[in-house]
Amino acid sequence: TTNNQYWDESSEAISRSDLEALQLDRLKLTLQHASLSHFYKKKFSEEGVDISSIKSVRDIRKLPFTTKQDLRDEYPYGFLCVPKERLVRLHVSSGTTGQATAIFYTRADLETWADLLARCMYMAGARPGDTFQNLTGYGLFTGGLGFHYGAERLGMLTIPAGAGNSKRQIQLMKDFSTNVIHIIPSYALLLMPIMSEMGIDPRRDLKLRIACVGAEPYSEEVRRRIEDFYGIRVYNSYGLSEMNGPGVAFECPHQSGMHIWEDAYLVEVIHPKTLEPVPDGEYGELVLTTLKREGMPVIRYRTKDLTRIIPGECECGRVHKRLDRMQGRSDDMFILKGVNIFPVQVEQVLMNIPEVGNNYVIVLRQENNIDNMIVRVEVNDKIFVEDMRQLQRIQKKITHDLKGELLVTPQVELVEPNSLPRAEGKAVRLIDERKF
Ligand code: ADP
Ligand code: K
Ligand code: ZN
Repeated sequence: TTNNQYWDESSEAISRSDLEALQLDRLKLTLQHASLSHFYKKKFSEEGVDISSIKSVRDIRKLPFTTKQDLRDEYPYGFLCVPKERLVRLHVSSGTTGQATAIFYTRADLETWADLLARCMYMAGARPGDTFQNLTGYGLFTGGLGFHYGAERLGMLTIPAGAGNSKRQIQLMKDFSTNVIHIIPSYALLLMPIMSEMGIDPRRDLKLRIACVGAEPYSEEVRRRIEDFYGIRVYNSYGLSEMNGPGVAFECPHQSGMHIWEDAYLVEVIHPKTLEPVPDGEYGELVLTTLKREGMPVIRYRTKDLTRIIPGECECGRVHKRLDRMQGRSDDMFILKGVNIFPVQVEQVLMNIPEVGNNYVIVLRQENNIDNMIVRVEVNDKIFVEDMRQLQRIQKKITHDLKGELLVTPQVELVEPNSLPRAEGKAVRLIDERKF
């Protein structure tokens, strides 16, 4: 490339009109291709969809949605559009609830995916010659191999550290001067006290520059905590198995929303009840269509992730639209005393309080027919846990701040640092013990 800012200049520095022309071409191809699958062949004929009537990108609204349930019902091969012999990779989305879904990749799909991830990391400032350490689980989870091949494609020395084994992670960072990491936010928080225990000050002893952080919702406050502790810049990273995995949307150096790669994914935001599009700037459910997927294209996939398109242009000059931080999945939202709450709203309040440590869990419980929210919070390791007066003051402050934000009064329980259970992968932030 001639311009040092771009990994893929022709895709990143494209004009809006060229991008839309490209999208239409790719959408038409995708639809022709998708019609070969068992699922879309049936779906298009049942709903009387005539793909030749798609004359503009906006016409996508004439097409039916695809849901997670469709992917489950068609498990394992119902979405395939190529002979099985052409597949070279399988990932399975665990799905926190219910049956798994299978995602297949051809060689071309893996190339596309690795290239998108290289593009993301290059945009954030990663360069050939850097050392990249991947601190997420490998295996069926797409975050492991997805970032791994993206980092190698970019030209970084890639360390497939995997999840857990914290002391060894830190040792690797030190020994090989790791510059770029991929880590889920809850693990980035849990690693902090372990570093301190080992006498490592990341700003002094490590060479970290960039963290790609995603795979689960987190708040702006958590971003700040990670940036401050490690002395790095945190770039929000979004993706889902149904759309390959990570590499769907990523932040640029302006850290003001995630550019969604519109040459590879067609983006819509809809009202989750009426299913009508919402205007840019308004929150709704993200709906995505693959534009460059060969093995199994997915059309108008309802992600259940709630976000909005940030209106206006980004200072970096890329025309690819920006998604705001995910509020969570519509499934994560809970209703307490008539109020709709996302776990990340609780997190945002907690992480703004300096005495609060790095782990918490929300428990919903029914007592005497009344729903209660118990917020169990670790205090930070500088708090002396025998000092009852101080603990009471902290507890009162947390209760007050949560009530101010959520309009319901939680029951706040303070616990010692590092005492709450930790998940191997994505954190479990909500335990709902209520009977329905
Ligand atoms: P699973 O469905 O088994 O959790 P995935 O890896 O496909 O497996 O999960 C993708 C989901 O993870 C997304 O739909 C979204 O809910 C969540 N996610 C991914 N990245 C982010 C992010 N940066 N912020 C918030 N949520 C995210
Ligand atoms: K998923
Ligand atoms: Zn930008």
